[in-house]
Amino acid sequence: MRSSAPAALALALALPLGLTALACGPTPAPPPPPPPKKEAAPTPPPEPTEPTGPTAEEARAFVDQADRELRELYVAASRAEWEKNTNITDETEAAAARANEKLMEYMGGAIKRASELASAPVDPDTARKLHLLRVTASPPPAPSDPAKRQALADLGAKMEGIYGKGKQCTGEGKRQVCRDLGQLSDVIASSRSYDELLDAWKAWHGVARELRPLYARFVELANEGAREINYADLGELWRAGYDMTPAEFEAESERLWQQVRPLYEQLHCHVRAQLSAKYGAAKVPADGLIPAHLLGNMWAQEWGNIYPLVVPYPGKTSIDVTAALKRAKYDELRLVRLGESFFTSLGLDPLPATFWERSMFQKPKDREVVCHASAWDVDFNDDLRIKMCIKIDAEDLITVHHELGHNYYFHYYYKLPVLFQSGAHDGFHEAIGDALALSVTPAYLQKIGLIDQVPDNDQAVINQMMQDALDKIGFLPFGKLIDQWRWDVFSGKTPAEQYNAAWWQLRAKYQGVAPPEPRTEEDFDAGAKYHIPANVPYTRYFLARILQFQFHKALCAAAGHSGPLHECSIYGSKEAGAKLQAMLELGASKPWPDALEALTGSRQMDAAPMIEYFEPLRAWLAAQNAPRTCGW
Ligand code: X8Z
Ligand code: ZN
Repeated sequence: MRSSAPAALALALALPLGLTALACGPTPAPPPPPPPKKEAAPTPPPEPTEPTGPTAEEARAFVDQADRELRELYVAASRAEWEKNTNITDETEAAAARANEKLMEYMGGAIKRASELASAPVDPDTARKLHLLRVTASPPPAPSDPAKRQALADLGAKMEGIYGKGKQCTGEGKRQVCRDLGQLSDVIASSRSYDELLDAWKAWHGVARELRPLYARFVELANEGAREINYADLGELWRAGYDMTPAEFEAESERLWQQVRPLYEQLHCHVRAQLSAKYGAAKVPADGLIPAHLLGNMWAQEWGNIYPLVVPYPGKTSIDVTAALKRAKYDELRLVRLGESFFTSLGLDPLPATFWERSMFQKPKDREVVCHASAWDVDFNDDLRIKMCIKIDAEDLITVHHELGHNYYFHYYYKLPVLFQSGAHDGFHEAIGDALALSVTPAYLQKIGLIDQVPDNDQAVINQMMQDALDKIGFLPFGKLIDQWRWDVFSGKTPAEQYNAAWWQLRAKYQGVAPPEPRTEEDFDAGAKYHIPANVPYTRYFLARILQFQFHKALCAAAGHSGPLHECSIYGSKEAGAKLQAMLELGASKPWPDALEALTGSRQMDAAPMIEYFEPLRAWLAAQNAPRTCGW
């Protein structure tokens, strides 16, 4: 797989994924420290004594060989992951585990060798490849003990399989009724009955209980692997992938969170007030935490589905994209074609014919699959695919753009050495399609015939912005806290006996949400979110949510847009497409600040464009919330 991190293992494996081609999966990290300084002054001729450190030739030969060998292993693992993800059976799980195990074994040796060669006086490309190898997080580092390595690979495959097959079943025999995540999510998205919502929420969270002991063992083994390559724990390895020290990265993500936190608190305050009015203050206290099952999403991560409950100006125009898609009789294929047409409008290439032949767009009826959307380059040679159980609605319209963003990244870097076949950092990979989807504006929807009129009065604009904010701003603390939880789990700060308590502490602290009923340490509520059993790092999505507005602003400037940022659509702009393509083609060959600078002119991640985009709504929220007590 290639790009986004896909499956759990895959994810984990991510190399296959990450490394390459799985887009939802784990992505390898990028840039390396600068190569050892060259001496400025001429050095005296070397003494003809025994050799000292490794030579540049040795290092170059090693990275060339590693690149060739890794390509083979990645392709093998990625093929096995694709098979498993699109047909979960004991056999496909075992085959994926074996392929990942081989890759892990190879990586263990390669990372150690890369460390030994780190002091060689090499050229910048070789130095970067050595660095990238050493910060590879997918597959997770495995212990050198073969039995433990095998156990780690097995656990990865198994956990993702359990999640993918997860269902709540009631009744016996012929009368048994089962509901999968898609069905339970539909209830959470559309029901307005407190008890019905609670029932669906509990049903899915119950599925995760069985994952808890597996995950605890997974953590032990992956940490052991991380220690063998000189990291304190797996979390430190994850934080090492951002061209700065792990401690600097932690501070950086906190800095970004503090930039957007006031906006989130305003949104939370208004949404809580509306939910309190709807469900009653006994259920939603006006100054407390929001029960996590009332926000329209199984994980309370994106809140767009409760827009009708919080609409700023009821009766004024609201664009219902889901209804428009259904009216126009979109099917899965046409939805993906629509996504592709956005990319090609920018002058980017059409997707290859094999994409249409090999992708999975629909949930098959005859077998179990991992429905969580992912994008792939299975063979690392432009073998692009997506795997989704597409629903015809506004959410999946965005997800299709998201996945295609991964595919286009793959497409524009697949000719690079395998070690450079990643995003500038993993947040870049996650931000591309979302950045383009920000151009799916009312004016764009009108242009493609999905809606008749573009609302142009201030109230309709605030309505539209609320719809967007529920997903974009509502997501931010969730995007941050998942890895906050995992960093603490991997470091041992949160022992296995406190998994659930620590999870809900962070959910309260960052999101201001609470479990709808008391939970215990029998539960494993973190495990009810795909990326935990699939071991896909999550900070990437937090970064992406912020970066996508930075990208959007830069692409809008390239497209010659003037006026407020929320009105910009880059649809059809070849200038914007050329700028985007130039960044995609870099892959991970340069430290991410170089890639960011090439597109935006800035070397820093910055939430200012996101805040600018939502300024009209921020002002509206501040006025609404003036008489309220916000916070929790
Ligand atoms: O996992 C995904 C993508 C695949 S990389 C569908 N996303 C996160 C999630 O679903 O939790 C996209 C948004 C956040
Ligand atoms: Zn993604």
